[in-house]
Amino acid sequence: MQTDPERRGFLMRTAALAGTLALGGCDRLSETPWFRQVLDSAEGATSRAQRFLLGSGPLAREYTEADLSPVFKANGSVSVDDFDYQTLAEKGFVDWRLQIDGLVERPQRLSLAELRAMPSRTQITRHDCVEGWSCIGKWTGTPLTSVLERAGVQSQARYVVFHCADTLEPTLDGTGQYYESLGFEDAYHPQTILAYDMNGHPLPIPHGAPLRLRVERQLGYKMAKYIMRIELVESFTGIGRGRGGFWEDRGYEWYAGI
Ligand SMILES: Nc1nc2c(c(=O)[nH]1)N[C@H]1C(S)=C(S)[C@@H](COP(=O)(O)O)O[C@H]1N2
Ligand SMILES: [Mo]
Repeated sequence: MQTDPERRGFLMRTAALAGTLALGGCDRLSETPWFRQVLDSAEGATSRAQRFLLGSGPLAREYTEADLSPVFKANGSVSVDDFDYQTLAEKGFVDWRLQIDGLVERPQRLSLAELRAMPSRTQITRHDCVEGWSCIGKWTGTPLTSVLERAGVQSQARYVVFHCADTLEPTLDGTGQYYESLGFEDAYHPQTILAYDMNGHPLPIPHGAPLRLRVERQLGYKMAKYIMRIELVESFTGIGRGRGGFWEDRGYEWYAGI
């Protein structure tokens, strides 16, 4: 006999909800033994099951070429002072490597050519900044899922942290360097990409060359530009001022849903 589709739907929603809570920062619940067991049983706590359950949320609206903004505003850092970054930029980023480390099975150092050789996705989406402006742009990049799969996410990992090259606010302790973080619900979302092209051309420096994040269901400040390193962590308390991002450290919400 087949599983009653309604019951199956219920189970799937429960599992998806459980996964969301566990990965979305609901510490008490996810630490309850029976709850962990629910997560670890049935579908199995493999990253494949997690991806299936978490990476299936609604898509942000996509637009057409005719909708592209004639000028896409550049915001926040529009250049990078860091000497090493400038050296890389002078050579067209051929020596740049995306470092992927932390709670992964196989740390990676990927060149732009390697990222371009991986699966790619192109999307035309609207970027909304908290400051109250929006622009529509076309982005091409490697799905974050592909990069995470290549590195192999360890089961303790709960957040993906993006370390950027720019310092937006000079501070003595280095906490003015831009960084951001995502939970796996957004990390595995199909529209979450590491973009190397904008409007059909290599990403210009004001927009985050050579690589920037697009996470289309959240506000602009989540979309880290000038990405140098992706770190998988269990908690982001030890990073920056501990709230998961440069703007979060200064009072913005960690989940910046639109
Ligand atoms: N590294 C870095 N990423 C960043 C910022 C920044 O200052 N530095 N600003 C954020 C903000 S607030 C916005 S609105 C977008 C702006 O992206 P754009 O310059 O392509 O418009 O980048 C986000 N990512
Ligand atoms: Mo923004």
